[in-house]
Amino acid sequence: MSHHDERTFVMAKPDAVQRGLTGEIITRLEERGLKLVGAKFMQIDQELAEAHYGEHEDKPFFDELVEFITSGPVMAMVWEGGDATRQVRQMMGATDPADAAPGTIRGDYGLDLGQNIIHGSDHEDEGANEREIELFFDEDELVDYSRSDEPWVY
Ligand code: RTP
Ligand code: MG
Repeated sequence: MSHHDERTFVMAKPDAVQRGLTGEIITRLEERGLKLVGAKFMQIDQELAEAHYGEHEDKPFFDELVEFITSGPVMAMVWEGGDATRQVRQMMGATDPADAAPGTIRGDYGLDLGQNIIHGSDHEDEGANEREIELFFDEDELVDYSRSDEPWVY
């Protein structure tokens, strides 16, 4: 899917909020031309964390992952644009900040595999973006609008 209205789920993780990087993450995605269509500053509870990271429930790091993502507030967001899911993943960089290229969000700010600043829906997992958006947002919490700088951005 590469329509201009593709939506993806993004989250500034607890470490990003604690370190004051929420705005930086939003700025980078905005400047890239992606359009913010939903945002929620929230604390994730155990149940939502386990559902969100359900694909990892059998992994040895699952409990640690759930503990971290519930450890403090996050900024949950929905961003829209052409090929948005893959574009955000590109901007995030590799999962382990040690492997993430400079210029990517994790490459510039991530500390380690656990504290890697940002989540974005996996573009290689068909429908992950829509599933995650639905998990965090009601449809009426997403805003349909045009940016004034269209057609230069999405
Ligand atoms: P995310 O879901 O958070 O956006 O990260 P990702 O797609 O790049 O990586 P994923 O494989 O989905 O892993 C989810 C999170 O689990 C932690 N992790 N720890 N100890 C480990 O081997 C390990 N592997 C992954 C990372 O914090 C990763 O973001
Ligand atoms: Mg993932």
